[in-house]
Amino acid sequence: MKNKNLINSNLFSALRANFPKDLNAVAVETDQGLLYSWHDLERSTAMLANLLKSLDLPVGARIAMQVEKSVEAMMLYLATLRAGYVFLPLNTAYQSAEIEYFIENAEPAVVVCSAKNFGWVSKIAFKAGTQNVFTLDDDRTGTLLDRAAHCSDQHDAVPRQADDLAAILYTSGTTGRSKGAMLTHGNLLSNALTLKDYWGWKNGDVLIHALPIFHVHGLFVALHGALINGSKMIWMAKFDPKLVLKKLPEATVFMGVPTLYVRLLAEPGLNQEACRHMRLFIAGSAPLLIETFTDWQQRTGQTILERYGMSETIMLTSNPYRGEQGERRGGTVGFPLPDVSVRVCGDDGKNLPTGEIGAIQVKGPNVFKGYWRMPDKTKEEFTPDGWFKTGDVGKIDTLGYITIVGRSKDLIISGGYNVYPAEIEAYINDMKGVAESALVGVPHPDFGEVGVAVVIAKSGAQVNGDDVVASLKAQLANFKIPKKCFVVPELPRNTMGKVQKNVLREQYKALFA
Ligand code: MCA
Ligand code: AMP
Repeated sequence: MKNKNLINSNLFSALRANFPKDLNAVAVETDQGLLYSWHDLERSTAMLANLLKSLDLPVGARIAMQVEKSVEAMMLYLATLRAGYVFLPLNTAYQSAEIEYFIENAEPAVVVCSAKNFGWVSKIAFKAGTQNVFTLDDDRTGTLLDRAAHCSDQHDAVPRQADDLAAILYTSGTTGRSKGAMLTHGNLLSNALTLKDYWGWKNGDVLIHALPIFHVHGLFVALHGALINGSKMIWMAKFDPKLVLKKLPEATVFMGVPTLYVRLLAEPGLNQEACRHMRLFIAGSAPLLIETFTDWQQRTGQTILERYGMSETIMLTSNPYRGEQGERRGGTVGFPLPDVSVRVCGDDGKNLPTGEIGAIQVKGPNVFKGYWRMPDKTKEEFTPDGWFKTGDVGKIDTLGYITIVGRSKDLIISGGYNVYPAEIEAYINDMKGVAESALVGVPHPDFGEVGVAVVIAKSGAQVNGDDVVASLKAQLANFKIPKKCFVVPELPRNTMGKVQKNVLREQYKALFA
């Protein structure tokens, strides 16, 4: 297989090998009007890689980053790969207790944060033994760049093997504690090469990059896609539907979570003319409603390609790009990608017949190495014959299309971000006067799904729903905050005494209709 030869190398080198011949061509154009050439990417990542090298870090050192999106932040990721270290991106919405957990758990050798957060982040980092804390802001300032400015702009990428770690992505857990998914150079490169071919990346493609760069979608799928094809990126610090609409005529590829499509559809200017140069619209990270899929088709004449992935597996399945492979079917996530095997199993662990609903499991070069320092958890999530249990529930039809029908894991996906109820419930249960709580996901027109908290007060105690929300806001990332909190006398339970979340979901399903 052609992919395999390239896998035994540093991912950065493989991306670099695909930069265009003309290194002076524009690689990135930002929403601030800044232009970065391929040569700029080459030089600046060398300088940053040399800075990391000068720190004399041990093999496998983690480089953690919690900063606003910028081209320099993206370069730090590439420099980390280039220098052979392990990148640890952190959502900018995380607050101190969340950051403390990640830093204590991952023990990064380097932490890069915004200047405004330096006080509290460095305190946490130094306490956890981190030796180097730098700042980086989205206006190209900060100690990281100050220091890198003195480093050489020549750097030979450190050789890496396919099995060497490239990144750790924290994904929340059903028990409420996040797990670090360890992704290797081989995982990331094999997936990037597969997608380059499967999605027909070609000369002249221009990607609108409007996603955050701390999760799989923006950091790997979008970024690697453009870099491994030598394609220019139109780089947006934040998603802004009006700006995307304005830039569509200059682009050919767009990637977004369903909320981005819903917000673009609300723009009156979205029509066939605006999309006339577009080759491909890709959606994923959360279920794309069939209404969004068909509305998009009607308004733009373009059919969204929906694909499915996870932090642990990068991309797993995709609707076809080329017509001869089949049509793009709304409501499905398409076929397993080449090299990736997907099966649907029953409770007994045996393969189910076509069309039957069961647990989705996956195998392939894209599947992660395991959870950081959690060997038991890793073992639990794989079957004895080596298949990774996704926690998603679905079926495969006679043509091979996969449909996700639900999740066995207690997870809410809100605007493309994952919220694990157990984590939020633990915070609520700790609040004064609270006896118990349950967080459920309900449909939402903008975010697809949002959390609603249902709380029981201790006997004689007074609990106010708005106060619960306000208290959570002070402690947790904003996307995890329930949009409503109800205080009720009791929770529905089954005969075993377990809270029936399906009953709560049904009860509150029309709250935001
Ligand atoms: C913001 N808010 C949210 C969310 N985002 N509430 C619920 N869910 C969200 N996702 C709330 C804030 O708390 C705030 O509430 C208000 O909305 C405005 O906040 P702001 O930051 O201005 O929001 P925004 O800029 O409009 O952001 C919405 C967004 C963003 C653009 C949809 O959430 C986003 O970029 N989502 C993409 C996530 C993503 O990249 N996922 C990929 C994961 P208040 O006003 O009350 O304070 S990778 C993945 O899943 C895999 C593996 C895959 O398959 O790709
Ligand atoms: P995470 O790894 O935490 O970013 O989220 C992975 C989860 O997102 C998967 O296990 C799915 O539940 C969900 N997901 C990703 N893409 C899709 C999609 N196209 N449709 C439905 N769910 C999706």
